[in-house]
Amino acid sequence: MNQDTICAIATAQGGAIGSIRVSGPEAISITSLIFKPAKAGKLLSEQKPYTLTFGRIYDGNEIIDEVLVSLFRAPHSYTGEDSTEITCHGSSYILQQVMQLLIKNGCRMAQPGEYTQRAFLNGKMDLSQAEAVADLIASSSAATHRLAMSQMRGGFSKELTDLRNKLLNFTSMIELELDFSEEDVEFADRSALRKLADEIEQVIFRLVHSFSVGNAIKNGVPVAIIGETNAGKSTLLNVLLNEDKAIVSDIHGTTRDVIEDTMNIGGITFRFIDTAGIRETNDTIESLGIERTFQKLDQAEIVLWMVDSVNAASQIEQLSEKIVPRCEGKYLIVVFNKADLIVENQKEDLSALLKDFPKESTEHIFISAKQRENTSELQKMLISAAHLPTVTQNDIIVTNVRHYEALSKALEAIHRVQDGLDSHISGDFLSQDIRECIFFISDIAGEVTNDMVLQNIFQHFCIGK
Ligand SMILES: Nc1nc2c(ncn2[C@@H]2O[C@H](COP(=O)(O)OP(=O)(O)OP(=O)(O)O)[C@@H](O)[C@H]2O)c(=O)[nH]1
Ligand SMILES: [Mg+2]
Repeated sequence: MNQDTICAIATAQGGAIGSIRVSGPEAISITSLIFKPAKAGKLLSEQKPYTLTFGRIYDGNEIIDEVLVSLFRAPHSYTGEDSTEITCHGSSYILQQVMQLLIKNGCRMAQPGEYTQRAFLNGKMDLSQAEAVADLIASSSAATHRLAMSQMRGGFSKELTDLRNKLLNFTSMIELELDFSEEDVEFADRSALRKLADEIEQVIFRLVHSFSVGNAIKNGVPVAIIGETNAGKSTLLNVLLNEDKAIVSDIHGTTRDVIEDTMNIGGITFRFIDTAGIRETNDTIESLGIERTFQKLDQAEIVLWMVDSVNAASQIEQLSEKIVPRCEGKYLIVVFNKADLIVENQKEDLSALLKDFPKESTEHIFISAKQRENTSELQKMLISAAHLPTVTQNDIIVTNVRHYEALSKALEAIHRVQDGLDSHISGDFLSQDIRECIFFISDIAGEVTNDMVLQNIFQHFCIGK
């Protein structure tokens, strides 16, 4: 249990009004020490919960501010503890004075995310909901707001908890069988278990696959710009971002590290990733950069392979084997750049170089990044390649990497359960796989999450939340 009472300024600087939150067993009594209600004879501690009391904050005999105090009593507050919120005038001097008074009278300054952490520890919300609070505060578009809101309202964790409880039932039955192993009994109906496993597999599968959509909405659709050195990748990045972000030069190997930024095109957020050009090199730093190029290629949904039109044939021949197989499941756009340096009738021959590429997921285009020729056509191609579904508040979409990882592991475990049932493995192995699945599902709601992970989650919140 948390014994200390915490306080923090909850509003951003510069507003007309500032709010200080106090939470913990002494919240009301400490606030009473510095606050006098305007109406004589009224004591803050005697107020009913969910009331506002008008009055003044005093430092000894000196009035610091006229304020409103809202009162909440445990367990019916955000944190689940006794709490007050002092609404003052927004001067940072006043807010600091009130904070000092609270601390002088026994409060401690809150850590980042400590209110939400207490809410989680007091069972007011599960961990995935707590994490959504941070997303909600950070949401910067209608789509990210919608996602955070749906997760905060319970999202998928409730559905998962129900399924988890059913699984728990089954394991206890199977484990009971083990106690009677000599008698060859089956308490757990295997076909019912199979049905449940299939249901869980479907739910988790859907969630795992929603992550790429969630991630694209939250962080932008990842578009990797790759290709040989000097093909014009950084030039294109600058065109797409409409800013001189990356250094461009005619020296091969100019870009050595990954450079990325987001840009909204036609309502879709793209994350453009410029990479180190691929070539044979003895330079250690450059090799490390090229390694990252391939990592980014693997993480991308859309790959822009920049090819210098002037020596396209050799570039395509040299890199096809390295690039094309890695683009499976992605959308590949071969961008013939420097089209200003070739003549029109060469284009057909260049297009023919792609005849063995998978047709349904490959497109190509001729542009001049330097002269911004045909680049708006490329943008249109990107929009149609992104084909993001629109998300409503009721859609369940995973946006959090921690959830994604736990779900992926739960999915592996449930696959093992399904296989185990098919091959009639013994109860003890079966229950081990079920237990593992249960563990990962519980991790999402924070039921088995270890302290270090928890600390890491909450320290990324702002103070006052
Ligand atoms: N003629 C012409 N030159 C271009 C075009 N696009 C880029 N260039 C030139 O090609 C050279 C290389 O451009 P970068 O954008 O630095 O190429 P890069 O692919 O990022 O190269 P690395 O970072 O070394 O891998 C520069 O001199 C650019 O000005 C184009 O469309 N036409
Ligand atoms: Mg570059």
